[in-house]
This record gives sequence, C-alpha cells and structure tokens, in this order.
Amino acid sequence: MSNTRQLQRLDREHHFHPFTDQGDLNKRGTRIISKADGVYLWDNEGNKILDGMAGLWCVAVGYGRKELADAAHQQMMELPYYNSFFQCTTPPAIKLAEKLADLAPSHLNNVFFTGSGSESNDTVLRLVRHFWSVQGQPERSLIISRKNAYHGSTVAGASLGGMTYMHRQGNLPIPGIEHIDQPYWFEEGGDLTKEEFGKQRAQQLEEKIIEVGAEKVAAFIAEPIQGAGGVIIPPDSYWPEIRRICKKYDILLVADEVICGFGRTGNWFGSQTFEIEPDFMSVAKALSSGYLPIGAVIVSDRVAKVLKELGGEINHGYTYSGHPAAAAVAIKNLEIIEQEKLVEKVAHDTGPYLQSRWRELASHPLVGEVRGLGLIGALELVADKKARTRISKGGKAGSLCRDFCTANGLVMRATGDTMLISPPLVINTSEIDELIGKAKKSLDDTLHAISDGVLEA
Ligand code: PXG
Repeated sequence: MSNTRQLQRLDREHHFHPFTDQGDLNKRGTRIISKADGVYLWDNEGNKILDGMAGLWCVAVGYGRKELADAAHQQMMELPYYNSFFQCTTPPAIKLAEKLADLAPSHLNNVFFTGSGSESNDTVLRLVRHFWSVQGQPERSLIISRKNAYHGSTVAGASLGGMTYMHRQGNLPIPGIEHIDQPYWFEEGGDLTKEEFGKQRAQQLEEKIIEVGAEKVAAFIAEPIQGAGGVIIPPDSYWPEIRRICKKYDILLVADEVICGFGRTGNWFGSQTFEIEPDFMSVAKALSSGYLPIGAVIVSDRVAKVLKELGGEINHGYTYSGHPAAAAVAIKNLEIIEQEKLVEKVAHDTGPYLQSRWRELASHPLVGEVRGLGLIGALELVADKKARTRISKGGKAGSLCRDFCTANGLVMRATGDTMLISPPLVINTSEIDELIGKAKKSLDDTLHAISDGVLEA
C-alpha cells in the first residue's frame, strides 16, 4: 500500500517504541500491522500472517470479535468512565470481581483492579508489605523473586523481574528484592536429571530465607511457567518443594498469572495446573484478550481478612482501577471463553494436538529441545543436540529464525536462541498444521542460511 512509507517516516520521527533499539528500527523501518481476524494479522502491505503469539500472549479469543466491540460500545454509551475510589464503583467492576472470584481457586475471592500486569505486580508489592506491617511485622518486607523472571516494566515490576538488561537502565532493582536462580534445566541443569535440578533450584528459596532471616521475608513471587524468559516449564519436582518451603516459613506465595491465566495451560490458571495454592494471583492480558487494557490482583481469603480488618485505608489505586468499559469487555471475554469451552479445548483437544505436532520438530537438526504445555511452546536452537551447545553468542540464530518466520507468514517470538509460541486459544487443528508447517520451513531456512555462513559475517 502506498501510505506505508509515509507512515514509517512519521513513526521514525515521532514514536519511541517499547523494548526496541530505535536506531536499528529506523534503519529497517517499522512493520505496520493494519488489521486482524481470527488468528491472522495483515500488515500494511497486505501480507497475511499467522499470529503464533496471540499479540503479546494476550488475544485468547482471537481477533475481530464483534461481541467484545459491542460490549465496549454499549458500556461507553451507558457510562464510559467512573472511578472506584471514595466509596464509589460501577456495575461492571462489581460483576467482574464476582466473576473472577468464581473462576479463581476457591480460596481466592477478593479482587483489586489495575490497568496492566505491571500495575498488578506493583500492587502486589504494596499489599504484601502492608499485610505484614499491619500485623506488627513491618520488617517482613523482603520479596524473593527469580533471575530471568518477567514481572513487568514499571519500577516495581522490573525490580521484581530478574532481567539484568532491564536492571541496567534506571538503577534497578529497588532495595528489598532478592533473586534466586531459575528452574531452567536446558541451559543450567548440567548433568543433573530434570527432577534433581528442579528440587535443587526450589531449595535455593529455603537457602535464601535462612540467609536473610525468615522474619524479614514477606513473599516469594514467580510465574507458574516463565513466559518472556523463554517458556521455562519447571520440572515436576519444583512447585511442590516451593509450596512446602513457603508453608514452612509462612512466606506469602504470589503466582504471576499474567501469561498463564485464563486457559493457556489447559486450566483456568497455571496455579491449578501446578497445584500452587497462591496467596495472590496477578492477572492481565487474556483477562480482556487485550481488547482493552485491564489487570487485577486476586487475593486469598487469609490476606483479604487481614487487610479488611486491620488494613485501614489502602493508600494505593489507579484512575483506571475497575474501568467500566474495560471491565465490561473482560466480562464478555470470559463468557466467550466459557461458552466456547476454550479451556477444555486447550486441555483435551487443541492443546494435545499442538503438543504432539510441535514435538515433531525435535528431529530437526537445529532443535535441541522441544517443550510445551497446553497452547504454549518453546524450541531450543543448538549446534550440538547432546551437549546442548549454542550456535553462536548473543541469540543471533534466534533472531535469524524469527525473521524467516516473519517472511514465511508466521509470528514466532525469539528469546535469545529459544523460539516461542503462544497462539490464540481459538486456534483450530488446521491452523495448527499451518503453524507447524511454517515453523518447519523457517527452521529449514535458518539451517541453510547458517550453513551458508550468514552468522559468521
Ligand atoms: N507479568 C508477566 C508474567 C508478564 O508476562 C507482565 C507481568 C507485565 O504486564 P504488562 O501488561 O504491564 O506488560 C508480563 C508482560 C515478551 C513480552 O516479549 C512479555 C510481556 C510484555 C511485553 C513483552 O514476551 N509480558
């Protein structure tokens, strides 16, 4: 389309992009996505692309859902905005809180609304510290997290997260947060079995608690499966050990469900898949399938009781906490997930189908490990399958493969040399076949390019 260059020029002149090297972007020009339907995107040049990432892990019910647009339209005409501060609220915020209490594990029944996953984790940080403080233990304020975790990009979110490249900008992390190692067997497991390694990594939590003193530790936060860090699925031994340790030392357990929540792993929440029993769950993304920004923190009865009885005024909140239009869209989105039985489908139909086809890629010469669960998956690109050695430093093979995916009409994400997928929950089996075909072709193209010496330049 003729206006692409003009849009790119305006973008270059005025738009700072998130997580993007602006200089590099300007050299190559932005890819402008103009429309979408179902699991497909179209760029401004009219190229059709299968969205293997559901936007950014969020568009669960797929694109082009008129029901969601209608829900937003209706609510905006009725009441586009009112706040939840100062003894007020709105019907959609109330109904969505009730719905989330109903869907969440039975001991989680109270909801604090936010505008995003980052804001949810900022809220968690404030609430866990307040929880201990009002019980006379203000020194219990340390939060333990993990290296290579992703908990958002606000100051608290990035500090809770364990991305060192984020910490390097802006003097992060803030004090009062400690990071232990992650349960990433493929990169860090060495000769240990997965189960030995999982247990060892979980026991680092206990070691850290003893090192700093249990009386100083407020909470442990983790994603059931690390998403942005590379779809890291912990060995089966990991979560039971984490649970045991949190119980033993009475440490609050926070499950960051921003990616796993609302069906991705074949249950409503990753906490159910891994039997986590959290005190807090942070959610966002698929809560509204990304149609409008909204997030939430879902709080356990134990925590809610303390906050209600002793907490006094909670001096925290956002203008858009419980935004009525976003809440109305979220309610309709959850209804669609229920009516179309998307969680059941991920558990029993499309999930197992994707996983069996995804595992076919294990025989490709570049692939050192294939893993996945439900509708989430990862491939490790390697030079040597057995030794688990990488092709080159700096994730160059991953970037190369991602670019081939784009050229072949598939959005697949690269984290270093780990390729990731997380398609919309509405994807059907023939679209899964298409995804696998395009992924395989992109792996072949990557292999040929590497054989031709592209990475040596
Ligand atoms: N927690 C988790 C587990 C996330 O994945 C956030 C919190 C923050 O949510 P907001 O709505 O504030 O962005 C996220 C977000 C990537 C990528 O490249 C992943 C996220 C965001 C941006 C990029 O995979 N996850």
